[in-house]
Amino acid sequence: QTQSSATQDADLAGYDEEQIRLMDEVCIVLDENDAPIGSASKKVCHLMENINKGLLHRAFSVFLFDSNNRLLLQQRASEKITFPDLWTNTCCSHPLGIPGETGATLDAAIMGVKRAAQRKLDQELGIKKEQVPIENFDFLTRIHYLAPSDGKWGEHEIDYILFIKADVDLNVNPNEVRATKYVSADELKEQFKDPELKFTPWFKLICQSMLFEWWEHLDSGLDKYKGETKLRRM
Ligand code: DMA
Ligand code: MN
Repeated sequence: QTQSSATQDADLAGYDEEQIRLMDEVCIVLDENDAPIGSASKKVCHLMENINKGLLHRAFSVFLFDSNNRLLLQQRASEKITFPDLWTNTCCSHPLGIPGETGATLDAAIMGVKRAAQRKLDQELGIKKEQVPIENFDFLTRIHYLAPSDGKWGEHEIDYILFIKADVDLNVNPNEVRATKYVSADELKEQFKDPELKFTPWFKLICQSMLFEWWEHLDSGLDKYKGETKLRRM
């Protein structure tokens, strides 16, 4: 057993075994301008004591719309170590420090997060990559944000926003996802008024800023929003 192994770690005692194992994934550590400056485990990247010292990593958020322009939402599993049970966008995770998912230039980074998105859409939701081809993802922009989860754990990320339109078959992994539902823009606005429904902080930030405007333009001129090079700080 190596010392760095998350499975032997007091910080992680009591959590789900599979989610503990995933804390050994290698995330891409960034400077404030999204330049990769190293790597660190998913565990190290999500401890607030490190985030409070400035540790920042790369992430992505997928928004998947069906052919009726309904957005697929997921409720995170109770097993998740960060933000359990909260409702959020289709799929979120991190590109890893592995060939194909890292990238120093913006173009390489975008390709990396698209590959990571395919990997996690399958792992979380059972969506096969043939139903979400790389070339069908649109990169919109990057969001830099910080959000505590429970005091010990949190997020501090540069989050690449990806849209994709696809009618997909779901085979949900219950260790990752508790429930799913498709919503129209009006239905989502109604759900925000329901105090019973709790949403992740990054999803709320994206909803409060650009989501509904992008959503309106899904079929008519999303082009002017795609590929933004300026980082949005939130
Ligand atoms: C991390 O998502 C990424 C964002 C944008 C919050 P996550 O906690 O769902 O990652 P993972 O599925 O890899 O645990
Ligand atoms: Mn993260």
